[in-house]
Amino acid sequence: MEEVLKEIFQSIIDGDQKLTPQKVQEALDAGLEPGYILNEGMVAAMSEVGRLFEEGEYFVPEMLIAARAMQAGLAVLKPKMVEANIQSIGKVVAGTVKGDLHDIGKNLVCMMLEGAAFEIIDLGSDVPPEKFVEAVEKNGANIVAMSALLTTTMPNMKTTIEALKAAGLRGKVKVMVGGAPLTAKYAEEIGADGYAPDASRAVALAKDLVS
Ligand code: B1M
Repeated sequence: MEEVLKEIFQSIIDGDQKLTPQKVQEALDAGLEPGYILNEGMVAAMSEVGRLFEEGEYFVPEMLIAARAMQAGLAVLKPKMVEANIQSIGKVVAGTVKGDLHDIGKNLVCMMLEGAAFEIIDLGSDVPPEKFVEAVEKNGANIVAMSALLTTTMPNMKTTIEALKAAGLRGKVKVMVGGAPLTAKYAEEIGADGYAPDASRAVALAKDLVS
């Protein structure tokens, strides 16, 4: 692996918010592909942070500063991954469900969807069902994209789908879901229209849903 990728990996593990964006820029300047930098350097580092947390070596504060370093690096990658001035192929209301603060995966999905010419209304994290409903109504969205990283917050996806139904919107909007603990089977059980395991497959799914 390239030295600079190892440095990116380590700077995220260390939660170094200054070094991570510098090293990501250095990798781009060296001609490395954004997707390669993202997967091999950055996403791999977050998996390692998860492992350290599981093993009791890292606690919530370490996870949080690692996440901040990751976000700082993503800000450098974003312009390379998102092409500007493309005509919108659909409107997506996106958010991490109620009770869940994990937003890195959701941000990546939004970034990739934006790069694929979707218009994104990003509601952030810890989004209650009524906010999804309100945003779909207000923006005339084609897709609701929900993320969950905790087994305890996954059921809030179902609650949101039920709220969309109760508001009479379910026939007008497609629902896609994703996040590490999810499966295609779970997505089907809660009545979603599709599940994607990662950001690039989320783009393929969203295109399918609007076609
Ligand atoms: Co949390 N956390 N965390 N955490 N955290 C996990 C998720 C955990 C697996 C760690 C572990 O134990 N190994 C575990 C969950 C266990 C479970 O329920 N199964 C966990 C826990 C327990 C917790 C707390 C409860 C800890 C505590 O307080 N005791 C707490 C909960 C807070 C809350 O949300 N209410 C907590 C807090 C946090 C931080 C705030 C410190 C921080 C998040 C900061 C932030 O996001 N701004 C954090 C972090 C960083 C993690 C880990 C280490 C990394 C998550 C991440 O960003 N991954 C994580 C361990 C891990 O995942 N290995 C962990 C990188 C990201 C690119 O991947 O989000 O999976 P991911 O997204 C992917 C795919 O899933 C998919 O595409 C993305 C890109 O490929 N995808 C979609 C995601 N959304 C999608 C939507 C789609 C389609 C695809 O369509 C709509």
